[in-house]
Amino acid sequence: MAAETVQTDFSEGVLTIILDRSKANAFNREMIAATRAAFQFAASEDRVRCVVLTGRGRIFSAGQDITEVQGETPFSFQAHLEQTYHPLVLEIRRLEKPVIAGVNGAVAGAALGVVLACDLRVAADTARFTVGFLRIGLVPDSAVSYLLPAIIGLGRAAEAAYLNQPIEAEEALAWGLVNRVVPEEALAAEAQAWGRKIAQGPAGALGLTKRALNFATLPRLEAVLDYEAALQEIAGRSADHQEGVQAFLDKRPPVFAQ
Ligand code: T3D
Repeated sequence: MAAETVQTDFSEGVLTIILDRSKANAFNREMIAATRAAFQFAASEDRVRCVVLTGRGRIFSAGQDITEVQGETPFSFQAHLEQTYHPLVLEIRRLEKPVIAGVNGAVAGAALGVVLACDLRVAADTARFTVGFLRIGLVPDSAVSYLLPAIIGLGRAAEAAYLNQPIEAEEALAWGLVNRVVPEEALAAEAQAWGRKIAQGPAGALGLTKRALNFATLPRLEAVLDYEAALQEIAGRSADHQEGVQAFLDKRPPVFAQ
């Protein structure tokens, strides 16, 4: 039997979704499906008034499990994104209940898109945010190219993407990427305290507020997801992507040809 990759806990109106996969909480299809199922439960269950999404261990999530899709032929990046991260990101944004990311450590790649899709971010002081894609010859997907500049500004987003420099917790706070930074050991309690406070608010008005924020600030979300996926189909077929993945697996810096 496959090990569970996501755990949930419900208390005082707060559904906590915990990413828990031995390999850096990296997403494979099973973990994406399990995360989506948890968000679908949150949408369908009136007792859930707020969601906390966090990770087990020292890494929130390393994004796509790089080893999962290697060697799959034929493989379409576009189709894969449409079946996995697009619905997950859209379900988080369309859920008319606040979602708090409790960022317990490193976050990279598609997982960054998932964290950015959350409404609020509470981070441990050990958290760091890495765009990640260019290191393996890919382009930002999972709405990172939309949400990151929307939150921290175009210049900072471009720097984080092009240089693949991690944004450390305190910098993330200064840039508005996270709402709070707390000591690592206080993260779970802080995220729960926020969740309980929000859960006591007027659920209907909170939901309508999220709808208004989506309408006001993210009107092109679906279109950007589609555009990113089309670009990923191009980048994913490149020799630079093959080299980036091989270099990651070999634990050496990549040498790009293009
Ligand atoms: O359709 C499509 O598939 C396209 C969609 C793409 C979506 C994406 O998410 S692409 C981007 C994928 N993610 C990355 O490129 C991030 C790669 N990882 C990292 O940058 C770093 O690992 C972290 C910043 C996340 C954490 O760094 P650190 O130093 O704390 O940990 P580490 O030593 O690098 O990683 C710990 C282990 O996890 C290590 O394995 P080992 O040596 O202990 O056996 C490492 O290989 C493994 N790991 C980390 N990231 C991934 C991974 N294994 C598989 N997939 C990963 N993404």
